[in-house]
Amino acid sequence: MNSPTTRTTTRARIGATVAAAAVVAGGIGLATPAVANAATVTKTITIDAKTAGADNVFAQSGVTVAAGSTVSVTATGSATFDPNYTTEVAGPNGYPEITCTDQPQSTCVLSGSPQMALVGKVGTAAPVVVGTGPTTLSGSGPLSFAFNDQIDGFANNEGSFTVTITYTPPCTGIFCFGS
Ligand SMILES: [Ca+2]
Repeated sequence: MNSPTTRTTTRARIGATVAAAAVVAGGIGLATPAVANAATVTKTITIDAKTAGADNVFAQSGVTVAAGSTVSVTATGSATFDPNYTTEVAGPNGYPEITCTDQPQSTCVLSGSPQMALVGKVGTAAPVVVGTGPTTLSGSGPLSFAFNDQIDGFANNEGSFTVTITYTPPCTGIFCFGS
């Protein structure tokens, strides 16, 4: 093997540029100038209980988690997996007393966890319950979310969760001008 190449990148004094890029990319969150080099971004998305997780296809957040970094997720809102089954709705923690159980004709998004819970995953990793959070997720890859129901049973779902993601973008692409 050849000797590894050591490369040093200077990132000093680009904090203002990073913050400005973060505002554009996130769309919301940093309404005022951030402290230099504090490139944390807050992004809020809506997870529709009728679609997010149907056929086991998670809803993409638009946030990609870089290896070695983490994201913090909180959620609010209410939804139901079957308005004819119960008039009650669940928050992002789902119904603790109703465990999503695989059926012969349809498996759960996350079997063995509360029905109607907000679940999330990073890349191709196994999904986990996110709930109301704050929940810290790590890994590598796109961050995506789903409503926990049998994957063939989403048509009768109602409601949505508002999911807020706080993260520090990796220093690549538009976040690292001049680096
Ligand atoms: Ca359903």
